[in-house]
Amino acid sequence: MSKRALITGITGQDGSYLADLLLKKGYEVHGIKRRASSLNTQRIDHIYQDPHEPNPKLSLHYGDLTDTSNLTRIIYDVQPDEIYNLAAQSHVAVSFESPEYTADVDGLGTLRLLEAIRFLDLEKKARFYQASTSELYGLVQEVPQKEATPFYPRSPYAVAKLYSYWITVNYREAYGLYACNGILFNHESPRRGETFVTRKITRGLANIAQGLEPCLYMGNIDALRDWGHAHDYVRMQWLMLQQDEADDFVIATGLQYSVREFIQWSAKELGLELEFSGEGTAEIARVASITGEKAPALEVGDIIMRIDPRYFRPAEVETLLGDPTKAREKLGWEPEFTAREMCAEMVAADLRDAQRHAFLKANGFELPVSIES
Ligand code: NDP
Ligand code: GDR
Repeated sequence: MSKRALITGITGQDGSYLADLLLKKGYEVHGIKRRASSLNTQRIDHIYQDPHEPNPKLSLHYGDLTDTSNLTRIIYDVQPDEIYNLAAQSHVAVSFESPEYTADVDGLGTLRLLEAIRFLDLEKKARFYQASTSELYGLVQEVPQKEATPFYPRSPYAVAKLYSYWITVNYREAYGLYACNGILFNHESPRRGETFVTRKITRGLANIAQGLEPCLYMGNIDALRDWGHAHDYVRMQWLMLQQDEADDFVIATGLQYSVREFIQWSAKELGLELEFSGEGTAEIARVASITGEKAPALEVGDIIMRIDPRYFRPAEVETLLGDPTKAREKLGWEPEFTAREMCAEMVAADLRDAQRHAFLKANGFELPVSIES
């Protein structure tokens, strides 16, 4: 009998990579998707299975982390061996705009799932993974950050995730549930949401290179992050649920770069050297040299980045750097991708999209390119 997994947030970046992985491992995968006015399954369309086929390996259920009875019914119907709670209002800046909703989904949503497991007497059967985050460290108290580093959350998102972290620990200790927190540092991919900083940069610069967007508007480009590849990180989510005992793990690369460096890397992938000048909100980046054919719309001297204070956060997490020693020793953690390789993959994917758009535009079939960020 194949194992059965339930993934909340299956339509998101991590959910889609995890579904790929679990299907390859022979799991029967169930995912919760939200009702939306437009199709929102683009990231999992490649693994979609017609529900009319006999014994589909992937099934989707409409649901929402704010809806207790819906979650309880889905867990009852699916009877999962493993539950991966990846659903969240996951954008830190947006959490300052919608703090109450973020608390409901990212905090109480976790409690609703844990209570459903308890209510349905599944404590001995269902293992639980909680998508915890390096944002818990916020105003960092120790460098690098490891499992024992004290938390100091700096956003409504991080405060909500702090509740989820501790309620997961509490259900493990109180009810013997196999429940784990993966304290994952930033991880990215070509499937990353378009408004997170890495994807905003790779997509924005590819569009600018092809003449589809005028300029990239950024917030705090001095922020430092420990970036890995989502493909590597979902493998660790699965491994955490395969151990003899439930535990919490930091997953990170142990290397740190600035947002400014990520802009420079992305530009290089497009054959562009940049020159940064000015300070604070007056800082800009100009094209200093161009090699190759990937940026036909640009000339030396063009300004391709400006600072827009709209993207500054009311409270910022300036620096994050993880120490993955425990995961390396106990889970055999060894990432396949460096941040630089991941950046190259993201730029290549966004350049292909931008070239397709530019080709259509040149031939009279203009498609709208959303530059919301
Ligand atoms: P995404 O934003 O790409 O995906 C979030 C998923 O949650 C989407 O499927 C989204 O659905 C779903 N969702 C949002 N709100 C609700 C709701 N109310 N009910 C049900 N589903 C909902 O995030 P990632 O894949 O990048 O991250 C996965 C998890 O890991 C999140 O919990 C995030 O906070 C956490 N995390 C992420 C890190 C990262 O660097 N990526 C690092 C550390 C933690 P829809 O598609 O309809 O919007
Ligand atoms: P983060 O990721 O807040 O770390 O949360 P994000 O990519 O949004 O920001 C990283 C850093 O870049 C700075 N920044 C900008 N960010 C965005 N989005 N847009 C900009 O224009 C911009 N300019 C500078 C930010 O201020 C920040 O310092 C992500 C999410 O996936 C969370 O769900 C997850 O928990 C953490 O990573 C770990």
